[in-house]
Amino acid sequence: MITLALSKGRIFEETAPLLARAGITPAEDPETSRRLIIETSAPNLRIVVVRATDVPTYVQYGAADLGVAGKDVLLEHAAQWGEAALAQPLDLGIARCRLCVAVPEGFDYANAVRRGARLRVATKYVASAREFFATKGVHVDLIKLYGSMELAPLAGLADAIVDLVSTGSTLRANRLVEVETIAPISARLIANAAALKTKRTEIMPLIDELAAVVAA
Ligand code: PRT
Ligand code: MG
Repeated sequence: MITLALSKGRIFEETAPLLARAGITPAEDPETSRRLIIETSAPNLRIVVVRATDVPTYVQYGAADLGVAGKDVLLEHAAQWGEAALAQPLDLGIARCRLCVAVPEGFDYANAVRRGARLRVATKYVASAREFFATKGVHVDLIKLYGSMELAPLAGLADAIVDLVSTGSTLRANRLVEVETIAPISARLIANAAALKTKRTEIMPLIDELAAVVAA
């Protein structure tokens, strides 16, 4: 039996069509079902439904053999546990967006950075933000938030945010502008390193199938 960890929302919605093209259909839709373990049309594959930020944890500890997680989530996980904690066999090319720095319209970011003033930055992505600004040599005070980053500059909590942007409409609606792109983001298929060895004959055909679907 292979266990695949997915989160509800974007990740499930965009992974399901890839599974479908590999001939696999989940028995239930996690958006409407309360069940957290979902069987699939493949007798040896089940899905566990977890929070997006918990996917790497399930896979790292082997509670799931495989998982789908955004590169944003994986960068934060790797900062804590190291790159080797998870095998990343495949870029699925789904749930695409970018990790950015954004500031209120009219805020002179270039000047603030040039002056060497400490910038107050609110974000859920503390590790990625810390590394980005350290590389630039910009001094920052990082303020950890768990959501609605866009509110922080408007409410006077921070000068800038580090957040994901896809269409840009959330930034525009809150009169924020993107001033730096930190990294392009897409979702990755991740694997438990031990399971890749012990369950190789079960797992590799699925990875190969998904790789072919993504390449097509
Ligand atoms: O929402 P919840 O707290 O349950 O969990 P989550 O936010 O971790 O999960 P979810 O499902 O929202 O996101 C899962 C993954 O989707 C993320 O880890 C990213 O890798 C990926 N992804 C792709 C995105 C976006 N695009 C995205 N646009 N995740 C979030 N957003 C948010 C962004 O934070 C911002 O608030 O959408 C807003 C911006 O969207 P635009 O289109 O207005 O620019
Ligand atoms: Mg979300």
